[in-house]
Amino acid sequence: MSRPLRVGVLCHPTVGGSGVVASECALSLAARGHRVHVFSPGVPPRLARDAGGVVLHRVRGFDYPLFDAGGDDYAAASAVLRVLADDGLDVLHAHYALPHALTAVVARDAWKNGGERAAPRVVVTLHGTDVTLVAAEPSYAPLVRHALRAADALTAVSDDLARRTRAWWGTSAPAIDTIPNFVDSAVFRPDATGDAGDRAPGPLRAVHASNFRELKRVPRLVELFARASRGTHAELLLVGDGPERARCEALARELGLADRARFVGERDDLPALLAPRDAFLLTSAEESFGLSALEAAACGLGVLATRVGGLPEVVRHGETGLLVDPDDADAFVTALRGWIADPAVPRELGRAGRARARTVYDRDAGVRRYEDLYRRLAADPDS
Ligand code: GMT
Repeated sequence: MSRPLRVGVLCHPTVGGSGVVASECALSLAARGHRVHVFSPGVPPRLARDAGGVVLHRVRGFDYPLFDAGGDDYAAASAVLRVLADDGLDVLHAHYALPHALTAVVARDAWKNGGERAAPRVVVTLHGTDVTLVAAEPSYAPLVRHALRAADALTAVSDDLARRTRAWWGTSAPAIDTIPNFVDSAVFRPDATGDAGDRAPGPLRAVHASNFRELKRVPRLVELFARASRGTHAELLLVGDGPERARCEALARELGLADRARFVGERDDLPALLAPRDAFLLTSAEESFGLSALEAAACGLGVLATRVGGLPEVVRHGETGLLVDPDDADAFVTALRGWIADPAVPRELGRAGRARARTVYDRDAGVRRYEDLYRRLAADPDS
């Protein structure tokens, strides 16, 4: 049997998908016998309830007036160096380019220069906005480029993101492998609420989950839902929190949705909230992958989403859901009206979505792809 690996994971502790993927990966690797350390300024949500065998390092800078922007990244690099000294690490896996790829590269290079045990190999997984927003910002672009060039392996969560990263890079872009996100279909399942998974007949129950950032365009979603569902009993559940939530709640009241739209904030019982519903709605302006859409599909919901970024890879138009052009409000309303008229349609698409989530996006298979990459890198220091 091959020896267990020592893996350090750097990620954001926020509810965003990169922290979810990093945590799920860490939990799964630890359950398979690897020694896993997670370095993050807070407790990533999926590790809050049960961190399994994962060793969590909460890295916080100290309150020092000269470090205006906080010193969490310095603390993270120092924590990695401590673990390297005590335990050693084969791989450092940064989820999201900044600051984690940079922190990983700095820690690796500092360790290399110390001339002691072998330095860890650095894997960077790009999640989307780290390239499309952060790297596009001229004041950060050179640093992102440096961190990505200095990594030992780069992965992206969808083919579309890999393509966009190459386009942003221009000539001599480094190799980027696609390792798609995944879902634990034993947790995200149609009977996650405890019933048999058969949805009671009745008006359409739709759901949306996000961090309510501007690019998710949730106010637009509320408006389009109001248009499509006027005069019906269709319901909309909105899960999550973020900058645009208050505006969305006010808009829902204004549009007469007070009785049919419910905002429940950030929740960690997502499977139980998704499972009893029929349809998942997403109107994002961009989405490198759309993990929430995959989790909804795994629960058996049909997905109605915008045709942007990696979503066409995750949602198969006409097979597991429907995709509409991001600026075509009428198309979204027409599609949603069809589902409101016959909620059996999204349920049928949801059945196909669950089957696809289980085969194409299986959690164990996804984590194994990272594990294989770690082993290749650890076995060959020159690769
Ligand atoms: O930018 C965000 O909304 C959060 C970001 C993150 O850090 O989690 O989400 C990105 O990564 C997710 C996990 O890989 C993807 O499922 C999301 O599609 C992606 N968001 C965007 O591209 C907007």
